Amino acid sequence: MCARAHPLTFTIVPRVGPFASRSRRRRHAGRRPHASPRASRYVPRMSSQFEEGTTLDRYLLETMHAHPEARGQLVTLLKQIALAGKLVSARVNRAGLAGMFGATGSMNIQGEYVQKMDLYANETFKRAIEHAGVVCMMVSEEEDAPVAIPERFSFGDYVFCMDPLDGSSNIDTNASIGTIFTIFRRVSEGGPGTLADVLRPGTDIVAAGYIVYGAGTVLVLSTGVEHGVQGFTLDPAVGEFFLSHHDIRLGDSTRSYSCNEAYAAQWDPRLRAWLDALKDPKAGWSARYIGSLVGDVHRNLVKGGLFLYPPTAKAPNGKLRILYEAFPLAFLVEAAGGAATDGRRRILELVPEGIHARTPLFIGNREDVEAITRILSA
Ligand code: AFP
Repeated sequence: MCARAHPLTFTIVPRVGPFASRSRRRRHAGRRPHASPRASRYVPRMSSQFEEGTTLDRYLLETMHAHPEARGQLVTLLKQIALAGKLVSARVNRAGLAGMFGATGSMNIQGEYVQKMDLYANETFKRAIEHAGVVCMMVSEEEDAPVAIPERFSFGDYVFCMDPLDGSSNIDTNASIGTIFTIFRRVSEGGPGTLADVLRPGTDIVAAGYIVYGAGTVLVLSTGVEHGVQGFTLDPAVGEFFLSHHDIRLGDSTRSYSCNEAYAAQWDPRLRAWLDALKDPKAGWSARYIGSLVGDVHRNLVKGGLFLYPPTAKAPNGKLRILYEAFPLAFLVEAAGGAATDGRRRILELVPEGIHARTPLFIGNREDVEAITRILSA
């Protein structure tokens, strides 16, 4: 990670980011992008004292102010996500005391045992968001079908897709777990959202992020490559997220990989050979794997690292879900200068065939992802 620009920087031109109105985005469609978006950043002057105390709300408001035409729906949605994240964080921290460890005894659509905390997180995010008039539909790993907005609430411009509690089978062990989310601007016209609003390429995403509940609670967010990737740590004493990871950037390459190597016998032999070569002590690689995607990718984003979940005999399309696991993490990692593929294609160019469609995932530092993709697509 390196701090290259002020965290509150935002692009002045063009005003066609995720906060812009749909008509403005249409008018700008097809125009040449600004030659160097980062070069045009406005850098507000402020003392380091204030810089240290930048809350998530302030970051969002100042970013939105750069887009006077924005209606504020995306900011409201992001604030409600942060609120739900605080509630889940509090419950995760006292899960053992609150009787929230363990499984409910039922299975979800993915054939996985549902943990008590999965249900709590799912309900908490739905309740925090559905009433705000900013989404027209939601998708959750815990729900077979898209989640409709109750009739008493109004519909908004966005669609929210989430894995409410990724890695939840780790909760009893105090390992990092987290909420991962993708946000699209709707393409359907008014009323409830439709499948067309979510079965679309990841290049349409307007914002994505995760909240990792670990030694601390950290919300990592990107509203597009021109805004970079920012991390906010929850200060539980005051209940606020403060900017703690300015403009997270991944180096070109790494010496750390994360995967469940117990499945190696089921992998493509070319992948096995590549991994074996890394074990030469002269290559200087290490392995780090939690078994919680959000925990593994967070560590790799902060320290550098390559995460792999290749296809296996049991999961020929991989295990991880496109809409609310691979897409948002690919969006963040690309915005930080990294890359993500399914072994052949760029993740963000996939179009999911269903809301719970899966994909193999190779994600992390750009040169390493490119190397493995070259080998697997040869
Ligand atoms: P749970 O949410 O059931 O714990 O699954 C977590 C997960 O989907 C993802 O977070 C991990 O990267 C992956 O499973 C680990 O899978 P393996 O146990 O097959 O390594």
